Amino acid sequence: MQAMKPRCLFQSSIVALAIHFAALAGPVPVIYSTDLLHPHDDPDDHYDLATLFALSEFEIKGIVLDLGERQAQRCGKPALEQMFAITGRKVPWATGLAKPLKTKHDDARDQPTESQGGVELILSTLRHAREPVLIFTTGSCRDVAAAFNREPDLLRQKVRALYINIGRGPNEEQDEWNVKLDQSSYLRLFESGLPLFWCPCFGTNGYQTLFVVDQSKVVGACVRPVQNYFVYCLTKAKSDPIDFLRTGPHPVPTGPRNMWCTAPMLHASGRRIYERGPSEYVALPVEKAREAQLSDKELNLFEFEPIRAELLGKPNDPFVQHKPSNPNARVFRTVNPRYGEIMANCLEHLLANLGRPEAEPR
Ligand SMILES: [Ca+2]
Repeated sequence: MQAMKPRCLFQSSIVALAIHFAALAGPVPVIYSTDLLHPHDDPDDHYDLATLFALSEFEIKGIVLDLGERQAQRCGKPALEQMFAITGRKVPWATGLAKPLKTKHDDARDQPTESQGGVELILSTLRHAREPVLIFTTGSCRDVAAAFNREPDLLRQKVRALYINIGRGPNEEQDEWNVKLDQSSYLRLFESGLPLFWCPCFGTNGYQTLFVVDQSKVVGACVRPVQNYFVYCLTKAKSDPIDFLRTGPHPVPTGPRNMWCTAPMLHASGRRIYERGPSEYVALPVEKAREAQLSDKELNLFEFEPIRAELLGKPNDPFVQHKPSNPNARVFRTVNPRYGEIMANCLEHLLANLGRPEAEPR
């Protein structure tokens, strides 16, 4: 197979972004796809799952546990059950396709029946949704691309935004973990015509979502059951996941942890970032920030630039940047040199509120 890369042409109009923000008022129905496993490949997925549940604007319609072949051995179910117990919510979930798509147009109907749950969950959720749904992927794009290949019109009609945390930024030719998981599905989404919010994991000139947190700060600020959720993951525990939430205290995990999906998830939720005090940053809904008289303390850390993304047929073709009048996607870009430090502090405050009574916010 030819290793095609998406070609990105830039566009300066902000009209599309204005429409996006207007469409995101109120609760945000979301389908979440994650390559979360227990024992984990990378525990950043556990931090992202906690972030998803900490953002109360999200009406979580379904969760796809990506990479069916790995889920069969190391299912991420314990983390889901723990999060349901901590928040008192319950969300439909299913494991995803077992193998990579063979081509960009593969609908994966020939894959094992037991790995069809993810695609079916996406399609049934969209079919029954009264308003368009946001899709957010943090691993491969496999189940979303297969769903698109089966019912492209349904996705065009019912997907309000598709955030993919994957790849390297424009003009970057090296491989990236999530792309390698399923390259065909990644490329497929660039030509789908869906409202794509591309969040490159790595890249130059600000085109990367990566930042680093100090686990002891983030986990240390959480309530005990949430701390235990992280300890259970990081120690690859084998005991009952729900009983474990009530144990401890355990030593708080330490050391750095690479994170990628937090800023895109805040954007998808409609939250903005504010400076609440000296070196203290919080991500809040606009109306909550207004109530707290923080509106004039908003910080701009990143933006989504409109681009024209096209696939090139040759493996090593460079990306080409232009400014056409018809963007079909947007790409994440940091615009503040303090992005990493401020995001880490926001995540700490956000997860500190997870599982804590609403009347006692941090
Ligand atoms: Ca992941």
